[in-house]
Amino acid sequence: MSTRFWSHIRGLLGLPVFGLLANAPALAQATMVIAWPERTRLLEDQRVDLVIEIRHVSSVAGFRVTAAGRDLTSQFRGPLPAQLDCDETPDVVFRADAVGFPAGHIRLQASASTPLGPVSAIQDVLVYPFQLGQPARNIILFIGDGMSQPYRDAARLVARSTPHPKGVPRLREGFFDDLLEMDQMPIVGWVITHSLDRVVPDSANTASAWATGNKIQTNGLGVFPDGTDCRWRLGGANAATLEAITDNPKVETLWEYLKRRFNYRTGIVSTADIADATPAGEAAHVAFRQARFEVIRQHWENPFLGNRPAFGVILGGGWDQFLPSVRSDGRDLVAEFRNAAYRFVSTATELRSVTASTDRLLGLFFQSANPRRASDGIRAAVDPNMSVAYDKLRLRRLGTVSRKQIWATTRTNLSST
Ligand SMILES: [Ca+2]
Repeated sequence: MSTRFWSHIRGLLGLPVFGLLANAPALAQATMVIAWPERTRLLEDQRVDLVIEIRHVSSVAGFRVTAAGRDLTSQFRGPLPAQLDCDETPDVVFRADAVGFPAGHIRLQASASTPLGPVSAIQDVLVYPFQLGQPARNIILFIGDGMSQPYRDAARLVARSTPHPKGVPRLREGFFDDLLEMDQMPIVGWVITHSLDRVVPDSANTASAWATGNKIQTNGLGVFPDGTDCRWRLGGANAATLEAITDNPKVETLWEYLKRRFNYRTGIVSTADIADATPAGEAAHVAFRQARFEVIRQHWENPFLGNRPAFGVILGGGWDQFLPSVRSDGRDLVAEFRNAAYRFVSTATELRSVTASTDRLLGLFFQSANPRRASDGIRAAVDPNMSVAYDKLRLRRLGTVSRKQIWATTRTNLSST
């Protein structure tokens, strides 16, 4: 019941009556929730945090959890005091981190007794078998960020059309003469990546959708929503609310899974800020995508890989997020990578000199002009993406020059080619 509602009742009825109503929270019933979405889907032994929230009580007895009849209770920590839903009632949480399950239909059953009566929760989870069979030597995933069908159509029309008969560089009546390479791949699939809470999602939960096999909430990277998210959603995402951004149930990504279970060597190459949502979704676990210092820390100290690095090779933009002068924890993450035998490169020339035997490589190719911390304390002030396609037109990204300058330079470059 909202505060506004009780204020309204007090206004209508006067203070003496409100004095009786003020005890209303004590009448709340205890409830138990397994903080996973309804349709959680896992691979066998894909690790995931089990967080069980019990609302409106501060003490619990007889807590028990089983999965397909197997007793998991000893894996849990708790009861841990918690402030769920940003209300004034006491709550508790039990959590077991990085739990895995055998393939099959797993029924989770949790129960406890509380001063307000017994509580229980049930959740059914499908766990799929996973075998590599003949292990693939290399698995390379190319991601055209935000590249839905209309962008492929545009690329085909531009790249696979012969020039207009009169030499005019424009769309030639909607026709193309050949298919793109990606049009000719033998198998094509679609992943439906809208989020738990929006039909039009953002890069964080869409990257997490195929990286973890699960739908994630808007802004979330490899975590499920939980009862503390109201703190940063209502109070702002910043250093003071970072704990509520990083306490969510984490679910393992495919790359963490392949590295942990099958000793794959993993790498990530991006033209974006390496802490941006799409690369971040491969091996970071935070409820708010802009917690970029934490994203990079988890790529370095990965929670599913025993605090070892998630990737042997990291190449991209976003140098600012690694700098001790920018990071709120003051850590020099480039130095920490180098101390762990990572070779560090920051120019094309240095990158070309890397030998094939190099298996630990950190390349950061773009730093902002004035690296500094954002006022929220959880990221750099600028997202230093690489200029990418702009380089080919001898341009810089929007934001470093005006839109007017870009169009003027584009006209000059096009007329000279
Ligand atoms: Ca949370």
